[in-house]
Amino acid sequence: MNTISEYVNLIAGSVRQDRSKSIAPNIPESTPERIRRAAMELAQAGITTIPDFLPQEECDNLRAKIENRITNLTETTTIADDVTVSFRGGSKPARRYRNAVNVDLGMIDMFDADRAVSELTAIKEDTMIRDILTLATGRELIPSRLNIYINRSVTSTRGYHMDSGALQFKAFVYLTDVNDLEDGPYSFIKRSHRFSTRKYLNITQNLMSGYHLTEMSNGNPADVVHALAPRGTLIISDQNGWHRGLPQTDGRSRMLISISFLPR
Ligand SMILES: O=C(O)CCC(=O)C(=O)O
Ligand SMILES: [Fe+2]
Repeated sequence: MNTISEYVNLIAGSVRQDRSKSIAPNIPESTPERIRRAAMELAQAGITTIPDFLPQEECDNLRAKIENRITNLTETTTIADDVTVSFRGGSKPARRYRNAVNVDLGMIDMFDADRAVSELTAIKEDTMIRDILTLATGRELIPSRLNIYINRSVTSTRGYHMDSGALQFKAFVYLTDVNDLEDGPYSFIKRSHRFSTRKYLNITQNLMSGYHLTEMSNGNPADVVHALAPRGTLIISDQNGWHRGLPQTDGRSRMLISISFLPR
């Protein structure tokens, strides 16, 4: 169950974030255009997409290395170097999702994958991503964990949600082409990272209904963006914004890098 103190903490954290968000970040004239555009869009919309971040050949190499580490695994296992490959078991009533039908069943989440595949370290430490985050937020954010998500025929996924009330961004890099909705793209409600009465209504309704407090519904359909893009594309997302991975059609697969950024 939710406790009143979790509710109060989430409200307080969200209010703090809403107040700190600037839609007109101060970006020096000397900033390269690609970085300026991305930082501005991230601040204003809560999400930005940067094509051709990784060459497709590098995506293919990384994918092969990652697949190599998970072949023959069928359940949650800690492989070498404290890297845990987690197989999501689907929702139980205790998960308290609004759409609680086998949510994320079959999704593979490889935690701290950079410890198993060393080429991922340079991507985690990439300076362009950090520059964009600093310019968009006026804060220094540092990469905390790098995970690989592998979705193969994951036909039910968690609905729109915020990750927490705290300041957190994620950088995602597609390692497979996500060219249509059936592939299960990352999806985001533009501007939902900022204040809205809907957000606080959702949190309050979740308290009453016993759902996770961060479940979010009734985003404006006109503000939905589905990140359809070829492999190698970078997506940077404000995790106070409402987002989800769309459910896939049976037979489709998607692999991506997810790097979580938190204040120092
Ligand atoms: O799988 C996705 O596209 C989104 C997952 C998600 O909600 C997250 O990484 O916070
Ligand atoms: Fe999330």
